[in-house]
Amino acid sequence: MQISRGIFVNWVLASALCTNLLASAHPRQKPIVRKEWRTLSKHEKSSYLRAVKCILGKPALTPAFNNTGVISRYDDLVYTHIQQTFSMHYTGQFLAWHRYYVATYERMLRKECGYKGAQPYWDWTLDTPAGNWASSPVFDPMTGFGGNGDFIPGDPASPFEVPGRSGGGCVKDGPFAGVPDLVHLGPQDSVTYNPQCLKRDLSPYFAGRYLAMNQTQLTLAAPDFGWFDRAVEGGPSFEASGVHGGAHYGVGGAYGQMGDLYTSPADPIFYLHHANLDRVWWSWQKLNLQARLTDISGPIFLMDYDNLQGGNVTLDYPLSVGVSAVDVTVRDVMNIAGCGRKGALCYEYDKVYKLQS
Ligand SMILES: *[C@@H]1O[C@H](CO)[C@@H](O)[C@H](O)[C@H]1NC(C)=O
Ligand SMILES: *[C@@H]1O[C@H](CO)[C@@H](O)[C@H](O)[C@H]1NC(C)=O
Ligand SMILES: *[C@@H]1O[C@H](CO)[C@@H](O)[C@H](O)[C@H]1NC(C)=O
Ligand SMILES: [Cu+2]
Repeated sequence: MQISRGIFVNWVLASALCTNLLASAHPRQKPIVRKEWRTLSKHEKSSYLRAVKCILGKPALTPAFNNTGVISRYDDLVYTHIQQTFSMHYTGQFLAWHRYYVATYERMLRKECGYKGAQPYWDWTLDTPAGNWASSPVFDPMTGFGGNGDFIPGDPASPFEVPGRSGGGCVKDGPFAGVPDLVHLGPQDSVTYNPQCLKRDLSPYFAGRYLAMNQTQLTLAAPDFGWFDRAVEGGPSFEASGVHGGAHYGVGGAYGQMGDLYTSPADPIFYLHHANLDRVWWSWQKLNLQARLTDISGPIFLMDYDNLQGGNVTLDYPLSVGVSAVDVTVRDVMNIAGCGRKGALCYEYDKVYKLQS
């Protein structure tokens, strides 16, 4: 009895080992599934927020030089974003670069901080019209990222005064409140050590105007990648915003980090917003997947939509997120569930947007 039981156990162990060896010889990874923030359980939300705090506390990989404020692993990514601001906004690599950037953050949370889930996204259409904005579950003081800062009067005549802004001070509740040096870089392109609190300056008006389903539908209806990208990014003025600017200014207004083109990833909400922009892109790709897995265009140089300074970004165009991941090309990130290939992404969304007729 003892012996046969021993043999049986060994056989089970041996076959399990064998299955593992086969599995590693033929990796068949399953994509992790990104879900909307409000659909996560309390436990999932708190483990995500715990992982964000962990990355904020890990030492940077960027070499220290010239008194830069790059202190944490989190800062490594903020620094990369600041450095590349004008090569990956209003250019053809905008969506591809940010897709890789968010996936890199997701991988850091999982590999370096033991997070088990996928990067959550924020479907901001659910928090419109304007009257619903400030009570979004994303701003919840107990289960979210905290809310607005105190109102700081601005200069209504300034061209940077975001319409409808309502805050501007330090975030007052939630997991990132009360930390005077949560942010180390910025404002704008400054990379010297500059300890700051996390600030928000919510604009319900801006969110209501640019983040409702009507704007999302207009974006999804774009006929090709060039028009799609321009609909997402919008123009350089507030009036010409797309869904991208909608949440940047809807959360960051004029004085919060989310409203700062360079330092916006300093607000952890950035990654939920950009996951949703990525989901808008994937939703658009899925409307005609075969063709749109290879549809890429848009200028190499900032706003060079008439190609006066150079050509368009192609599938071979390189993408770099600095010290936090290997360099890849646009081709490598066209498919979010391309699991298994070199540098490939391996995630899915639980739901995509549908084009309403
Ligand atoms: C440090 O600052 C000096 C002077 O501004 C500059 O020449 C040098 O390139 C900087 N070093 C790095 C690694 O950026
Ligand atoms: C979408 O609806 C909002 C709120 O009614 C409105 O302010 C905005 O102009 C609309 N946008 C488009 C593209 O129709
Ligand atoms: C660049 O892409 C746009 C579409 O985004 C296209 O209209 C244009 O012809 C392309 N330019 C070149 C030089 O290929
Ligand atoms: Cu960006």
